[in-house]
Amino acid sequence: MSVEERAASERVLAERERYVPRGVSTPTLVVDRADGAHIWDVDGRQFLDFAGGIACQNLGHGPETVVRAVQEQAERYLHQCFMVGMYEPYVDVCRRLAELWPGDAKDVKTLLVNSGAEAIENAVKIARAATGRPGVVVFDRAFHGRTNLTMAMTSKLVYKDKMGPLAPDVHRAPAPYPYRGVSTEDALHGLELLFKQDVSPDSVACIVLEPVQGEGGFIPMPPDFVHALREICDQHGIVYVDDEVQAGCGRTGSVWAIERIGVEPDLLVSGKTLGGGLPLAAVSGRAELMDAVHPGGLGGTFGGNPLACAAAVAVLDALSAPGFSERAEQIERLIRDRLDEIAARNPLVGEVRGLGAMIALELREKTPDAAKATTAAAFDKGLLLLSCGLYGNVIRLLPPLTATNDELERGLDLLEEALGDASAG
Ligand code: PLZ
Repeated sequence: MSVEERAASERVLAERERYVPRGVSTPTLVVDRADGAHIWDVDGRQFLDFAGGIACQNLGHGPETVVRAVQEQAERYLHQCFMVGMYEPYVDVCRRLAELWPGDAKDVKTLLVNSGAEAIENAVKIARAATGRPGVVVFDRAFHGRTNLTMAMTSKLVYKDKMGPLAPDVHRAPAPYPYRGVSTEDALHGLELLFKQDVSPDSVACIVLEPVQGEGGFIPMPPDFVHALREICDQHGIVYVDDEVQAGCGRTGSVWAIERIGVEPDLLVSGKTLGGGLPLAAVSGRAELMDAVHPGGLGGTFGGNPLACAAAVAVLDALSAPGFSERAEQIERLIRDRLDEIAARNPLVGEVRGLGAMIALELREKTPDAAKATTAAAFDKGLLLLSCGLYGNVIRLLPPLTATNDELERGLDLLEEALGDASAG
């Protein structure tokens, strides 16, 4: 497309250069509007969206029930601050999250905040208050956020380089990565060493794990690893924090990814799709843990904003509606079959992996070059795709779970063409 044809985008890009710091990395896409699985840019180009604003649109753009709930709420009031004037939508979200709790716990309470990182920080605060211990154990390739504590918990240099000092008492252990030769046994051995070399398990408040590592490369945690961690937590009185910010909210078919593994966490952190496009994240857990923090120790001005809560009620209703997980399973099969075919034909591809409809292709080379070339070629063809992984060599697919088979097949065709262009170039 020529510069003239991209005039409206170019104007915003120039203003962006002038007024927004380079630290926020941005694409060249300038959005005008979005609907379902599609986005239109300000120059009228249409894109199929397999990025979903990084996993925030599991229900697609502008789901009717969510938009209507937000509009109705907007007519009543926009903000109260839950610590000043309570409102029912906040409590409704917490009740629904208790009903959707993945396990046997009867009394589940929830704290609502603004972002995934803030929710992770609060999960650590709660775990520390409950155990009286400082330590936090996280894993290789983890992503938990960009605030001071969560940047220490996140495992990629780009998110923290030159921005320390980092928060203390954060310890990293290996996580399984079968494709690159790290087994469950290797990872558990690494944790054993951590407990011998660096921190006593008696000083650890919590371990925090993504059931499917997201930014780290769409790596599903093997069930035997998750079960073993659960046992280690039980043995040492450590709080198991399940970070479902990216893998949760229906992405893997069930509402929570950990349901597919059959482990009950102590705290579950959700976000992204939870607010249906509005900023909302949550920490849920058994009442006795959640109540470990004294009154006044948790909160925030905007946490659980009424508009975001109204949206979340509609989102949680849609995710738990009959048929949602069956459709996600169909989508999983459609995508997986097609990616397996692509992998068999294209030597760039090393592995197809994922859990449910959270699926990715890892390219063989441990450099970002081919993945970047693929996402760029896809963009030119009208498909929005994101890469991920410590080496930037994983192409992840996050289509809406409301997409039609035609939309999914069209996106997969474009992905295959883009990969072809990348291997040719
Ligand atoms: N936990 C598992 O995936 C956010 C962030 C991308 P926030 N992931 C995408 C980027 O470059 O910042 C994420 C996640 C997991 C926590 C978070 C943090 O959620 O809402 O971005 O703070």
